[in-house]
Amino acid sequence: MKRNYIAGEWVAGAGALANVNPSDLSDVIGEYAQADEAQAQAAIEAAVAAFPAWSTSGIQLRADVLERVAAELLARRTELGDLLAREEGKTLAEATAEVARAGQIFRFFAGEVLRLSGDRLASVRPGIDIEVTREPIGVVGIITPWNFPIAIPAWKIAPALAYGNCVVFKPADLVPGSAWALAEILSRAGLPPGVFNLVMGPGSRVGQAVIADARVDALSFTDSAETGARVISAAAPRRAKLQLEMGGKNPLVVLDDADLGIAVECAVQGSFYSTGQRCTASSRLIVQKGILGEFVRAMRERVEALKVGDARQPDTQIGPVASHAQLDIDLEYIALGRQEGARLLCGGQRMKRATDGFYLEPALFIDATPEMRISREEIFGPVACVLSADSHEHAIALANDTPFGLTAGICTTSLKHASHFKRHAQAGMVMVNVPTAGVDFHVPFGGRKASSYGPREQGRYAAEFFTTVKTAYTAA
Ligand code: UN1
Repeated sequence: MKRNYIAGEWVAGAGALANVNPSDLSDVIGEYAQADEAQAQAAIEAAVAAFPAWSTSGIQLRADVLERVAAELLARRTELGDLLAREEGKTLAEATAEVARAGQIFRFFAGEVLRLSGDRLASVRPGIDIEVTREPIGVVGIITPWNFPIAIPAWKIAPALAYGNCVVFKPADLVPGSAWALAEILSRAGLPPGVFNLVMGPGSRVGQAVIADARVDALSFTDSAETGARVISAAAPRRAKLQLEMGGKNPLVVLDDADLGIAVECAVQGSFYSTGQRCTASSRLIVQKGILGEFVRAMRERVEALKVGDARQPDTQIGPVASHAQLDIDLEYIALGRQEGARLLCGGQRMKRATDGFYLEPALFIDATPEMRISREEIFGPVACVLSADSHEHAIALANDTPFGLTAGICTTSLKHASHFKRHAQAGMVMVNVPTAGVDFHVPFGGRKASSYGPREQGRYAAEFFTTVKTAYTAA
C-alpha cells in the first residue's frame, strides 16, 4: 500500500484505492491510500508550520533540492515512463518523454532559484530609494488532472518550492502512481518536514478540503472548466490567489496554400496522439474549401492506419482511453455528432485487443457546423471534427468562435496569413505549422477566455503566480 506523505512522515489513509491499467483491466498496479478531510487538514497544518523557515531558506539549498529531483527523474525516465504508460494509457514513447519533461522542469526551476531578481528605482521624492522584490506567497494547494500524471505536478510543484512556498499536493485519483513516485523522490531530496505534503484521494473530499481551507494562500489547479468554476466560487471569496488551467476546443486552421503533408501530420498528432486527452488537442480542424477534398482523403488514410493498442507495446501509436467514465463520454459525443448531422468519416467504435481495455478507434467527423455541440464542447478523447471555411477571414472567425482560448494553430505557407493569425487568434498559445499540443517546458503556458484564469504557468512567468511583490521605500 502506498501511503500519503504528511509532515515528513508516510501515513496510512482512511481507505485505499486500486490503480488499474486501462490497457489491461486485470492488471492492478497497486493500492494507494485515500486521505480524509482530517488528513488534508494535517497536511495544511504541517505546511503552515514549515513556511517561516522554508520561505527564508537559502537559495543554494533550494536549488540543490530541485536539482536532485531533476537528476533522479531523468535517470529513472524509462522505469517511471513505464509506470506512467501503465497507469494512464499514453504510449511508452509519450510517457518516457513526459517523465523527462518533468525532470527538465525541475532543472529549469533549480536555475530560476538563483536568478530571481527585483528592481531598484529612484523615488519621486528626493532622498528615498525604492526596491521592488518578490516574496513567497505561503501555502500552495496543488490539484492536478489525470492526463499528465507527472509533468503537470512538476510544473506546479517545482516553481512553488523554488520561490519558497510550502505545498499540499492532491493528484488525480485515477493516476496516483506517478504522483506517488514523484513524492517519494521529493521525500529524499533534502526538504525540511512539512514543506511538501502528498494527500491522495477524491476531489470531492480531499480537493474540497484544500480548496476550502483559509490557511491555503494560493491554489494552482488544472482540470475541466466546470470544476474550475467551482474552485473560483469556493476560493475567491476568501481571496485565495488562483491559477486555473481548464479546457480547450482548439482550432487547427488549414489554408489552401498549406503544405498538405505538414497539415495532415499536425492534425493527426494534435487531434489523436495521447488519445486526444490533452487540453491542447486540436479538436476542430478548420479547412479552407480549395484543399478540403484532398485533406479529408489524406486524413482518412492516415487515421485508419493508426495503430491502437496496449500503451506499452512498442508499435502502439494510440493507447487506450484512460478510464471507463471518459470512454462513455467519448462514445456519447460520437453518437451525438451523428444525431446532430455531422458525418463520421472513420473510426468511433470500441475495439477488442488481446487484453480487456478501453480501446477506441480515433474518430473523425466531417461536415460539422460551428453550432453543433461536437464543435463547441471539449470532449477530451480521440474525436475531432472538420469544419469548412470559405477564406482566411472566415477561417479565423470560426477559429475564434469558441468559449475557449488555449491554443490555436494554422498551417499555411503564407507569411502574411501566418502573421495575421498570430496577431488575431484569441488564444494564449499560437502554433504555425506545428501541432497545437506538445509545448516546451521553459516558456509560458496558459490561455484566455474559459481556458485559463490567473497568471501563466511555466518559464520565468511562473514567478507571477508563485510570488507576491513587495515595494520597499527607504530614506537614504
Ligand atoms: C502539452 O500539450 O504539451 O492538460 C501540454 C493539458 C495541458 C497540458 C498540455 N495542461 O492537456
